[in-house]
Amino acid sequence: MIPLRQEWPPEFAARYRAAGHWRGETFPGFLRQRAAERPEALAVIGGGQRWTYAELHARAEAAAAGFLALGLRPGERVVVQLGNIPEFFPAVFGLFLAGLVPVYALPAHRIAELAHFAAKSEASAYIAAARGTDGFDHRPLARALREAAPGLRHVVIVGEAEEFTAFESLDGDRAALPPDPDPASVAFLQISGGTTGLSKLIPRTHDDYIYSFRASNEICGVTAESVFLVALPAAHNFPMSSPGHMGALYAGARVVLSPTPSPETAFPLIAQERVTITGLVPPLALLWAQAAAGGRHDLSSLEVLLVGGAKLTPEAARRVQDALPARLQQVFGMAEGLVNYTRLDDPDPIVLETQGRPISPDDEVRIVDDLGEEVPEGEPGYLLARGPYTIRAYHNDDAANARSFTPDGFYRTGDVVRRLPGGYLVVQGRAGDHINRAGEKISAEEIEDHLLAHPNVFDAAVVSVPDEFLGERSCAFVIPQGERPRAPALKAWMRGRGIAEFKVPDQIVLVEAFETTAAGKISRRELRARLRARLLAQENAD
Ligand code: OOB
Repeated sequence: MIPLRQEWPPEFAARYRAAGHWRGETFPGFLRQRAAERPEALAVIGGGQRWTYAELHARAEAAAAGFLALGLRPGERVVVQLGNIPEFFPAVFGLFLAGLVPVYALPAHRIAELAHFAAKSEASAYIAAARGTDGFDHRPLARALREAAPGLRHVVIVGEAEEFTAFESLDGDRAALPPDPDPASVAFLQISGGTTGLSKLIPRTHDDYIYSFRASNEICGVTAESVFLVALPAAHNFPMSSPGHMGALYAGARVVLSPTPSPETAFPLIAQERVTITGLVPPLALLWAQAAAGGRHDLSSLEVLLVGGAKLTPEAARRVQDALPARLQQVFGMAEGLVNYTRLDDPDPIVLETQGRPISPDDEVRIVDDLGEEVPEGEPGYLLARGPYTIRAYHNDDAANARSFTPDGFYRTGDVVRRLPGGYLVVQGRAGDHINRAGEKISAEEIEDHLLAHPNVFDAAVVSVPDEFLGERSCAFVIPQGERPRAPALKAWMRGRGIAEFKVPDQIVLVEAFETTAAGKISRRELRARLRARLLAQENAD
C-alpha cells in the first residue's frame, strides 16, 4: 500500500503549532471527550433517530470493533458512500476509532467514480446504504465495485445487507481498538472537484482539518447551543467543515440531517428542531428564499445561512438576505484547504459583494498573473494559497502535484479572484476547464473521454454555459462519425457508462468540425473557449 502522507516543512509545522492552530487533537479523541463531557446531550438527529453523544460514541465503538473483527487493519482505506442518514456518523467515527481511513464518495457517484477512488486509494472495503435517500439501490453497485476493484475485501451495508456484512451487526472486542492516531497523520481522503481529468484524492490530517472547523465555529458563531442542519450531502467538504457537522460535533452541538435539501423536506425540520445554522449552494439558497415567502413554516430559529460552493451574485445575495431571517454568510472554500468567509459583523456591501476573507492569520494568499507575478491590489489574477489547513500534495499523483503546486508549496486553486482592502476576495471566474454546476464540479476532460468511447463520436469538447438556475450547465459539442448519434440516445449511453448523473451533459450539439486556426491545430482550452463563445453569441442572437 502506498503510504498516506500530508507534510508541511518543519518550520511551517512548528509555526502552526506555536500559533495554537494545531493542538494535537484527533477525531477519535474529540468525540470521546464530548461523550464524556456531555453524554446526555443530543448529537445526531435524523432518519427517525435521536442519538446522544454517549450513544453516538457507543455506536462508533461497536462499528470500530466490528471493522477490526472483519479483519480490516489500521491504515487501510474504506470508501464510504452514505447520504444524510444518522449511520454516517458511527460509520465514519468507527473508521477513525479503528485507525481506518475513510475515502468520501458522494451519493451521486456511480461505478466509474467509485472504481477510480477504490483503485487510487487501494481501498479494502466499501460502505453504503442498501438504498440511498433517493431510493437508489447500492447493492448491485457494490457487486460491480467488487468486480472492478479486486482489492476490496469487504462490503458493509446499512439496512438490508443481502450477501454483504450488515452495518448493524458490526461488533467486537473494544480492547482491540488501537491507541489514538498521530494528530499529524492522515485522517481521511476527500475528493477533489477534478478540474483536469479524474478526481484526485486529498489527504487531510487530524491537526489541519480540526483546526479548519474549530476556527470556522468561531467565525460562524457555532457553540454547544447551536443546531446545525446538514442539507447538502454530508460527505462534501462544505457541509462537513464549514463549519459543518464536524464543527458542530466538535462544539458539542446538535446535528440534524435532512435527507434532501429541498424546502419541502428541510423547512419542517428547521421548525421542529429549531435549527440555527445551515449551508447551501447558491441555486438552493434562491429556491429557499422563494419558498420562504410562502411563510408556511417557522424559520425564525435560523441565525446563520452559509452560501458557497459556487458564485453567489450580489443580486442573488440580496434576495437571499431579504427573504430569510438568517444572517447571510458567504463562503468560498475548497476541499484542498483554503476557506474564506464574510464575517457575521461585516457591513452589507462586504457580505453581498464579496466571497469573504481567509479563516486564518496564517493563510497566505497570492494573486498572480500568467507569469506568476503578483498583480496590483484590486486587479484580477490567479489565486494561490498556502497555510495551516491547505494541502501540499494530492495522494499518489505526481503529475497533478507538479501542476497544482508551486515549488514553494502554494496550491494553485485555479480560481481567478480580485483582492479588496481587508483581504476580502471576489471570485471572478477560473482558469481551468471545469463546469461548476450548482456547486458540483465537472471536469470537461473526464466527460470528453467518456464521449470519445462512443463508436459514433469522432471528437468531443465539453464547455460550461451560464444557466439561470444552475449557475452553469454543461454543453458537449460532438463531431459524429458513421451513423449520427441522437442527443437523447447519447445521454442515455453516458448514463450507461456508470457516471454520476450530474456529469451527463445537459446539452449536446452536433457539429461537422472544430475550427482550426491559420496556424493549424488549437489547444483544447482555446477550442473550448471558442465553442463557448460561439454558443453564447448564437443564444444572444436567438
Ligand atoms: C467547495 O469545495 P470544492 O472542492 O467542491 O470546490 C472548490 C471550488 C473552488 O476552487 C471554486 O472554484 C468554487 O469551488 N467555489 C466558489 C465558491 N465556493 C467554492 N466559487 C465562487 N464562489 C464561491 N463562494 O465548493 C467548498 C468547500 C468548502 C466550503 C465551501 C465550498
